[in-house]
Amino acid sequence: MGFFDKLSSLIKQNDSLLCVGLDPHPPRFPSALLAEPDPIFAFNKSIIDTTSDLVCAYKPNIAFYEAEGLAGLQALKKTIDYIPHKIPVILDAKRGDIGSTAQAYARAAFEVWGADAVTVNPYLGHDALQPFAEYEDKGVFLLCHTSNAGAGDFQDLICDGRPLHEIVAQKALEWGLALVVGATYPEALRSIRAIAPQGWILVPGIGAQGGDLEEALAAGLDGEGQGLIINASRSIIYSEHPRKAATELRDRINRGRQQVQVRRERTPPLSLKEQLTLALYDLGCVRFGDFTLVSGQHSPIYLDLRLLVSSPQTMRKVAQAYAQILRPLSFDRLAAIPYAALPIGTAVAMEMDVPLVYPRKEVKEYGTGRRIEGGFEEGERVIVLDDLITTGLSKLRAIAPLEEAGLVVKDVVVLVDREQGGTQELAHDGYKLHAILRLTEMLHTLTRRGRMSPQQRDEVLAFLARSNEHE
Ligand code: NUP
Repeated sequence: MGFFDKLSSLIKQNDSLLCVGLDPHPPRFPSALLAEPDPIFAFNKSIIDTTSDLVCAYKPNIAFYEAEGLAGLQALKKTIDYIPHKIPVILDAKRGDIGSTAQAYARAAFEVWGADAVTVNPYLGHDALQPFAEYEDKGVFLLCHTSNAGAGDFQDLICDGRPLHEIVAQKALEWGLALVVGATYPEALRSIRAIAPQGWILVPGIGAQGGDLEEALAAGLDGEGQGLIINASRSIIYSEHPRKAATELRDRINRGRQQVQVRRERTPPLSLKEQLTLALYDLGCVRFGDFTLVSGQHSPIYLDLRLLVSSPQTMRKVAQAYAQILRPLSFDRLAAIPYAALPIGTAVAMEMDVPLVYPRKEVKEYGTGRRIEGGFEEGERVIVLDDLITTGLSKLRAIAPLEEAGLVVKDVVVLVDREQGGTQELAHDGYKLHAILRLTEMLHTLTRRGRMSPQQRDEVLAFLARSNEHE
């Protein structure tokens, strides 16, 4: 049976998401144990004997065994051999190296030590992880956001508009790896769970490191109320009564799972706007960083709706949302502004079965020399579609040739209003703006649903307020 089958079956049998970390440190052993011929093994054996019906896995961290030299390594082997076969063993080794060395690490973890799963480090990239993944019946847990204080030094750096740990989570999903996320960072756990809705996440940081169990469960449990392996090492193995401590923690985890399920059942389903916002975010259309807009302004947020073409599913939802706004309006054709709105306009035209025209971005010097593509009659009413509006100036520029050609424009429909003066600018010239999503609404949805932190939201809100003051 492979690692994940073993894990699922023991979770059911022991009704437990608790993983006990076997991190032996002889100075903390009861003095009676030190007289044993093999104190490390004796220590582990007593933990295993008293907790094996309470756990879903054991996690020895290899550092503690290496630190005791050969005797430690022998105790590691003996410990893993002693753990009942039905209990999966996660060797915490945080490996990562060039391919040939990674192969040796993988062989050591799985064939020499006999672990069912191992933790690995993402820094060296895919080829360093592949040798582990090749053991198909083993589990591979990729460090994504660790529990320590300095985790953010690298793991929160913004790359391509997203924190690095989110990119690691995305890659783990593509490569079929499980994840490690510390309980001490519930917001990171929440956004990582959103990226990998069904993956397994090993969660250290409960107990000695002070992570909040209930928050971690609320942030990280999957839709089935599972998907987390909650590790505790020191708080169990060095407690006066390890069995009692393990029972209490297992039961507290289960109570927390129940509460999360009850709360989730009470939460209203996502509205169409919320669904769209989250879909855009998950597609990478919403980026945080420092961006220069067409107007020359610096913005802490950038919306790249051109990416919509990468997700037909989201594009269909978007087209349906435009259609909802368009249906009550009267018009003969749609007019899409190049480039971003061309694919969107096409999707909307097909969704509603209505014709489309578009003003050219550059006028052709040859052939027809047309400024507007697509058939139309003078005097027809068109509704202008674009992906996004900031100040509204580019809409006015695009409307001019339509009107010069004899088309009548009264309405403009966009997917996102950045709320930086667009409505007013258009109204000033007699056009009405209809927006499917407003940026502030999106920010609140993204915060509520754990995709951005309240601080990030406030930073963008402050930017919007500043930018409107200058209007
Ligand atoms: O982010 C991590 N944090 C962490 O504590 C990743 C880990 N693998 N660990 C390990 O989990 C750590 O090295 C130790 O083996 C265990 C946590 O132990 P404790 O704080 O519950 O005693």
